[in-house]
Amino acid sequence: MADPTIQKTAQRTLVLLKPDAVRRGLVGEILSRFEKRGLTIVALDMRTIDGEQADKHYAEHVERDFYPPLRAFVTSGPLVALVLEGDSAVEVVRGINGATDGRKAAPGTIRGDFSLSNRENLVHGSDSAESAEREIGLWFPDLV
Ligand code: IDP
Ligand code: MG
Repeated sequence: MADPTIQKTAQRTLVLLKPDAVRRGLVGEILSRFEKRGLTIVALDMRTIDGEQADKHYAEHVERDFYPPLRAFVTSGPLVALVLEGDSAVEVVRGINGATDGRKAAPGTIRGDFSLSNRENLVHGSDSAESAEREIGLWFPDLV
């Protein structure tokens, strides 16, 4: 019989494997970590985005000093966008990704194992349930 408590806690989050992950051949390694943790891939697409999509995705950061080079970076080549689902997926993915600055991220996290950069840090994960809903709508409008 289905356990209703499992259904209740299932959550979706938007993940990006940024252009550095694709260029460095880390897509398989990174996806594998999410899958092994028990998260389910419910959508996945490789695409190259334009500046307009970058501005929408990073709406909260567009006025920041670091945004222009971030915009150039995320539009610099193909990335992989995906939606992951699982119990507490937003928080779990942020934990797997590690701290924003790869130099400070803990070993065992994606950023802590593979990044030495504050910008080219391989992955994006939604930071809240509200952000996840907005970002999934932006990247995978057919899913909502
Ligand atoms: P997050 O990806 O861990 O949620 P945010 O603060 O939301 O981190 O920043 C979004 C992205 O902007 C980061 O993942 C990183 O690529 C870039 N970024 C953030 N802070 C800096 C910075 O101080 N210098 C350069 N790039 C930054
Ligand atoms: Mg963020």
